[in-house]
Amino acid sequence: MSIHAHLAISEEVAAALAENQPVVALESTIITHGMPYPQNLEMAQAVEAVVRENGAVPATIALLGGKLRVGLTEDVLETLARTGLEAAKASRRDVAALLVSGKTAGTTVATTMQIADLVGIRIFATGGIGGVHRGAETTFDISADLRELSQTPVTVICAGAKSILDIPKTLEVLETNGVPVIGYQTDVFPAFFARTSPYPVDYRLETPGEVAEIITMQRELGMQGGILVANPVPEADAIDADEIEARIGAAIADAEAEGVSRKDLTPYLLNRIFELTGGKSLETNIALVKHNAAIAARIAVALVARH
Ligand code: PSU
Ligand code: MN
Repeated sequence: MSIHAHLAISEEVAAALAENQPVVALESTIITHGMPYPQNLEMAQAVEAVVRENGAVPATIALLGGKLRVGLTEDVLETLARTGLEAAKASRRDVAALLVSGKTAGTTVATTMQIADLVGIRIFATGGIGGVHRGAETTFDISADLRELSQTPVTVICAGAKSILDIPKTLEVLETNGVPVIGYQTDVFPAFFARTSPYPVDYRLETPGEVAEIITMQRELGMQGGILVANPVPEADAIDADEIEARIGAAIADAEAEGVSRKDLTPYLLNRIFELTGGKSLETNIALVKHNAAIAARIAVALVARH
């Protein structure tokens, strides 16, 4: 059986791809594991609308009923959002087993890139990528997202790495893996909830057309890897860098005091940061995903215009 037997592409996305119309891939772990219901559903719907407003077709990706789904109906999106943490989280290594079991799963950045590439989608918007965890020198906890970026030719638009990660270590591993890190209208790598960090990006670009030009060049050179575009959260929605760093530090201290670790750590920390910021972190998270979706759609439009 070929790969096509395992894919279920919506008619709208299939038609857009066949006609070389701009398409933006969207991940679903952010829906199942990143936010509570019903905000996760509202976010997913709003992000799809933003992609459309900016001239592209949204393709939210997830695993359902033993298929790799690309482009979800409203019903399926709702089911996924309601399933929440009961769904599996599909990183690269989980895909085959989850298809065999038929289990519902949100796809991480790594898996969404992999599936996007399979169907020919080259632009993907998310909130934050996975990366190197704080304390990785003892835990070895480094997301498969970083390796995927080195081997799969999809451009990922994010607002930085997940807030609880170690930014300089994440940037070092991206360099090791040969992944270009582009600052979209910024000289420094954004820190997810905050617009700035002390760490510079490799290249600063100002327009979707400039990003499309780099994507085209990397492809013409036959390079197999992806590109990371870091797009700071809009000023009006940002949290002050020092303030959020203090809150994250407090959340980590609480997790240690309560003995929370491994798989349970990220959901615990995100919820604790939500509490410590009086709910502001969730609003900021939603705003930054929408902003990334808008820029991703414009890059997809610019990329199509080059061909
Ligand atoms: N950033 C967030 N919330 C999330 C994620 C990232 O603020 O839910 C998800 C993304 O899907 C990312 C994944 O790909 O977490 C990384 O998980 P891991 O570190 O287990 O690879
Ligand atoms: Mn991990």
